Amino acid sequence: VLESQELMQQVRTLHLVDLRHHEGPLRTSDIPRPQAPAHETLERVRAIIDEVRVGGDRALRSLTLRFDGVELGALTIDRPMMEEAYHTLEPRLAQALTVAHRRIQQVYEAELPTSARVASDGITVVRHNIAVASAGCYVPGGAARYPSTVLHTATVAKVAGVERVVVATPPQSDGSVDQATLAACFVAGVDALYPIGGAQAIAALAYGTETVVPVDTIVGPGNLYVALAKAQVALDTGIGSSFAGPSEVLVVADATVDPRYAAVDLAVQAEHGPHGLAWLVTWDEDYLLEVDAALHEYVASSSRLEAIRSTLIDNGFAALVSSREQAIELANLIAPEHLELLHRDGEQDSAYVRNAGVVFVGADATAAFGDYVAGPSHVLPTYGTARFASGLGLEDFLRRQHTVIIGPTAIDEIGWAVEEIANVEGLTAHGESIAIRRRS
Ligand code: HSO
Ligand code: ZN
Repeated sequence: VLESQELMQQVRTLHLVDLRHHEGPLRTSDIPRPQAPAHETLERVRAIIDEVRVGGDRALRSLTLRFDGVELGALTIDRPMMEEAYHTLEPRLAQALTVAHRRIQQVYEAELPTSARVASDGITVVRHNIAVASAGCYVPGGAARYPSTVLHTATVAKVAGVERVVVATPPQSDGSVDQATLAACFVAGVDALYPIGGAQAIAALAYGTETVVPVDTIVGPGNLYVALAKAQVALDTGIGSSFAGPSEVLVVADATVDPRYAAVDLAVQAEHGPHGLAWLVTWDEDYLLEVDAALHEYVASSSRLEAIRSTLIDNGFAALVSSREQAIELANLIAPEHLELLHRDGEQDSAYVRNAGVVFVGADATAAFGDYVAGPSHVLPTYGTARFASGLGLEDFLRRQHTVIIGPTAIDEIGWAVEEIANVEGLTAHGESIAIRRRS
């Protein structure tokens, strides 16, 4: 058994976290955590939102020039342009987008809730699931492009029954949106696309401008600015409490898995960088060193070296735990966006996972499957919010609404109970609204 000191000197790419001798339950303070967003960032986000609320389209154009260095042309892209992009796409890519769309659609169609109806005491109560009328999907972009995120947001909204679904995404350097993203919008049935990104896009979707029609709710992942802007407009747009920020992965593995698999899976989410999170968790110190070495090698030859490094330098960890149980305890504490259980007993251990955006099980269970074609939306809670929040789902677009039908016998059957309770609360009119209706 190597001691921490010795191990620490040998780990090259990840920061070592040795929990083998920890006693008692793990607490957040026992492990390193990403920094909370700085106060000044929030101030800047608020200023951007105010600028859009006051300045409308003109503010959108000037903010886009300031932050993206782009002179915007048309502020809206419509369906004919999306369709055109779809038809110019390389056929195999068009097919891949269609396959992913079909799988996402299947998963959520199977989850559609049914309405419920109860009739007793002369009263009928019906619960309806009502889709919001309109939804805005934020799709990150700029340097990268994310046609998959169009599919993983808009498809869910459409299955839920949202009538008008729009997408906002940062423009490319020439002000346009890439063909694959446009095509994905076509496949997912998106009604309009705005080539606008950042906090200004969230403000436009929430409050509207001359061109942008405001939406009822906003979904989708984004950088720190976008996630903070969503939190700011939440009161006006009913956004849930999940924080879909920079990508995270926690990989649990041991010698039953090729160390190169664990290593590349750490790089998968790290390459979204910066501000991401990557944890390797294992109970085998030799394996830890093997994964670290494989990662070191992989990173050196990667085309996304900078992005991966930016995540790993701050937030790349290798935790050594005493047991499989402690591995799951640590995973629950971190509440990662993606949890991979690659080791042989992963399925058994998955029963004890309480806090994770999504759990991938099996030696081949790279989260990349989930990012594209598995089916469940890749818009997932990050930053520990998986303790209380869930991945994007039908619920994000549906409201519950009850209809209460009072039949002719209800006053006689159960009106007395209303009067009793109204009486004890001293609310006379409440009771009298029943009494006055009592016939004979
Ligand atoms: N891993 C990202 C989603 C994504 N990956 C899109 C590739 N494209 C957040 O879950
Ligand atoms: Zn990804």
